[in-house]
Amino acid sequence: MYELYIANKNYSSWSLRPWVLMREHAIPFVEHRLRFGESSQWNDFRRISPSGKVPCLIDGDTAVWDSLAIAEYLAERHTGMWPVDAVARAYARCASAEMHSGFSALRNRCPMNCGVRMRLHDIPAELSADIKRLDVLWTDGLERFGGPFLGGGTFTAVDAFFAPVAFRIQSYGIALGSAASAYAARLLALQSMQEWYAAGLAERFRDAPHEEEVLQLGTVMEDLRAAPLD
Ligand SMILES: N[C@@H](CCC(=O)N[C@@H](CS)C(=O)NCC(=O)O)C(=O)O
Repeated sequence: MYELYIANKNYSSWSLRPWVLMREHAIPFVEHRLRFGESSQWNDFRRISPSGKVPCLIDGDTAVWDSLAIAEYLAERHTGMWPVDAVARAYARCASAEMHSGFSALRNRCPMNCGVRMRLHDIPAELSADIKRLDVLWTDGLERFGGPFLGGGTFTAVDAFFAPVAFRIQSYGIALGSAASAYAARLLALQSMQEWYAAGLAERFRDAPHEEEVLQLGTVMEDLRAAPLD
C-alpha cells in the first residue's frame, strides 16, 4: 500500500497534486497529514524524505519526494496518469512542467488558502501576465483535445497539477475566459476536490506564516473555515 505524506489541506498546494490524481484514479493509499509549524511531526518525516518537503510518496523502501516525480512514478505503474494520445500527452507534460517551474507571480501573489475569500490590494503586471497565460494554456488544451479535461476526456496528471489553481481562482475571484472558468468550476466540482476542500475547511489549526502572507497581499472578505484553535 502506498503511503502519501501531505501537509494541511487548507494551505498545501503541492500536496493536493498527487492526492487528487490518486483519488481520481482510485489508487489506494494511506494518507499522513503533517501540520505546518509542528516540528516533532516534521522531524520524524524528514528522516524518511530526502528533501523534507511534502508531498512524498512512500512505496515500500522507495521514497518519491516531488509532485512531478510522483506523477511519473505512478505513470510507470498505473494506466491513465497521462493522456493516451501522444500529442495530448506532450501538451500535458509541457503544461505540468510549466506549472511546476513557472507561474511564480500566481503562486506568490495568490497563495492557496482554500477557506478564505480575498480581495487583493493590487494586481501587478506579472500577476496579470500569469493569469493571461493560464487562460491561453487552458483554453488551448480544452479546444485542441475536446475537454472536459485539459488533455481530453479523462482526468490526468495535468489536471492534478492545476487543481490547486482552481482553489486560488475561487479564493481570489480571478476572472478568466468562459472555457477556462468553466474548467476551473469543473475541477472544483469533482468529488475528490470537494472532499479535500471540506477537510481543509474543517482544519482548526492556523499556520502563522501562511496567515500573515495573505494579510499582506489583500483583505480577507470571508473566512469559511472552522473556528481556529485557541
Ligand atoms: N517541488 C516540490 C515542492 C514541495 C514543497 O515546497 N512543499 C512545501 C509544502 S506545500 C513544504 O514541504 N514545505 C515545508 C518546508 O519547506 O519545510 C514538489 O513539487 O513536491
